[in-house]
Amino acid sequence: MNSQAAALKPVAAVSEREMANAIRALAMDSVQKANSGHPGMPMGMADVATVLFSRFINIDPTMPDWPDRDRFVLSAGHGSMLQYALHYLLGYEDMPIEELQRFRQLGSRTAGHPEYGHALGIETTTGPLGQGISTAVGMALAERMLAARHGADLVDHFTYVIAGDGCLQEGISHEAIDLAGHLKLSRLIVFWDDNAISIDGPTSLSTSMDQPARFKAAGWHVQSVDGHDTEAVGAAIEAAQQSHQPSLIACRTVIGKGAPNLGGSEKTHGAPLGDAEIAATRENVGWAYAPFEVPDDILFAWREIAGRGQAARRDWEQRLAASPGRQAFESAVAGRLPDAVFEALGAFRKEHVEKATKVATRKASEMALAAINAATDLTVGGSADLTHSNLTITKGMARIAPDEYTGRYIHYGIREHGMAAAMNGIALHGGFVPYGGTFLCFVDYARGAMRLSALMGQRVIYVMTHDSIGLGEDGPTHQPVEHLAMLRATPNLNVFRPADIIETAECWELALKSESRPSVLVLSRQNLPMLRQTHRDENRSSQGAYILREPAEHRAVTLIATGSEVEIAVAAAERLETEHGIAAAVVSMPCWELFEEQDAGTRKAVLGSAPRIAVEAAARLGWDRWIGDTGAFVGMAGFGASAPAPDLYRHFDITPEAVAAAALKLII
Ligand SMILES: Cc1ncc(C[n+]2csc(CCOP(=O)(O)OP(=O)(O)O)c2C)c(N)n1
Ligand SMILES: [Mg+2]
Repeated sequence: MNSQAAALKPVAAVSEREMANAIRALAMDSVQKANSGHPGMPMGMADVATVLFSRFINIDPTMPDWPDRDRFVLSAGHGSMLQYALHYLLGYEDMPIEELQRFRQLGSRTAGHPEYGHALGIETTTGPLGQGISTAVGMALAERMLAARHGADLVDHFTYVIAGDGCLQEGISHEAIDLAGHLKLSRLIVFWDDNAISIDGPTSLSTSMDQPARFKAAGWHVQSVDGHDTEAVGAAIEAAQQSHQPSLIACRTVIGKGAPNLGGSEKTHGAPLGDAEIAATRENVGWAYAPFEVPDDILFAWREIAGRGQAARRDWEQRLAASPGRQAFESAVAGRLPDAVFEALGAFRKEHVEKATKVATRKASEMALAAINAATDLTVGGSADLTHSNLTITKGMARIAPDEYTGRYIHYGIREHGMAAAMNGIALHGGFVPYGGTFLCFVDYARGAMRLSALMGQRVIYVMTHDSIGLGEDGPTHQPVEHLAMLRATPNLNVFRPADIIETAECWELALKSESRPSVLVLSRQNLPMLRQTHRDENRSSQGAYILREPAEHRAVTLIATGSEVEIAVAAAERLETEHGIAAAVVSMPCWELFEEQDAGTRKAVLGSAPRIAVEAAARLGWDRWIGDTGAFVGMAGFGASAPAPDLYRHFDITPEAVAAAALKLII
């Protein structure tokens, strides 16, 4: 705790109203100083947050990552000053008053929106509306699953969310609410900041939704309260904690509450109140203190709350120390995968080089997963209703069901975006390594949450099958073209497109070991031959690209390909050699990002100095990085079509003949 706290003494009984006014003042003063930010939401929800923190929440600022803490998610991330004010008031050591004074400035912990990893106690990044509530569903699910495995003595906490009108209007909220209601995630409690205002004005401009009815229909426990009536809010939280369903507490509030002229108006949403209105607000709520000044008695009242959480944490530590399951719990929470996983994958690779197993890479992924899932129970699988296409379930994986959380397979339903956000929440919560599948084309639907996996550096593994025109008859609506470019453009995301069963196992290994980066496994529907000559212990995919075929003579051309097109490149190289006497090397490049991280010498040794041709059944965008000014590209120039896959490859001219012709044109 902040050293200042020890010196604080209670002067007189402090009311929750005064504690809430401290939030209001810090929010309006910080926004004013930054000349940017959102005072309305923190001022409107100050009373609700005060009741939640002063009476209920169990967190310990001196140990912010204590595993059994309650989780708090500010889904309405624009109200970040609510979170920062709370952290200062509670005494997080990395949130002194100076951080509030540096709100929204370069290098401060007080970024425009709460950023996971920037300050202690921020459980997830929010700001893109709807993400927080949907991530929280994953946290609440992980809590139930971890409790089912390790018992209520070690895992028994709530996930509290503050969501605004915007969060509930976003489509992702529908997916998340439906999933949470179905799974009866009773430890999830959402406060809706029901202020009927968003940026453009009253929400009646764009919605007539009966939100309580919507939540009820999805299986939630629903209450509506006056969000400024602290007793009503407290009673509602108590009732929500008792419910066997997830809970919505609709809190009717006034945006910018306390501001005498602007309160209730969209003008308080995202702009400083201005000096005159701030002075009037101070007068109105009876806050006679200077900017950034919180009197000792009020600060003391806030810091006492932290003492309650600290005591709860100490009790929990004693239970953990006495628990026979301690070691298992600690290694699960640390996300430590046993060596057996990687030994199994090594043996798997050896076996399938010897057998020259020819399968689709989605099938290879299923086979690798069987080995992985048998060696650890940390992995938790799922699919957005494409389990038997994505091949994400393996033998013995029981399903997660309402009130039945011992399993490890999640039927996410047809909710790609909700699935991705829930996986973020599961990974952030800790205790599991989530993976989930859909068709590659539908990463578009999951994109908002996938971007946050990357921004937050979470080990979430996306199993994206049906990765090109190679899926055939379903046609262009299902055939990804531009998706690889979009994924590769995303920072801190590894995009793996393995060429055969061996690379698939290697890429799974790399994804599991990427503890601070999400991975996308891009997998084929169609069968692909095993391309390795011999087994090596080394994981060749780990450097991102490697020479699969080196001609005996000096290279005249280098063919670079990924996934299903590596087979085509190999056939083209053979054709060039036998029919034209041209020495062609083939580079398999399952992961651009890892190759980019190699030193220049390694990259040069792989790519060579001969002209290069890239082969990928996708958009060209980005490939010029690897083929240079003198290179050529064989791939897709537009959308695909509906036909059997071999016909499509011929139709779009992605064939050994086309690659060989491009090579001849380049070098002769
Ligand atoms: C996905 C997404 N779309 C748009 C925005 C921009 N935006 C930020 S806050 C906001 C309005 C939110 O309204 P509400 O949740 O009611 O917040 P309040 O005005 O009550 O604070 C919008 C459109 C965003 N942050 N995220
Ligand atoms: Mg609103």
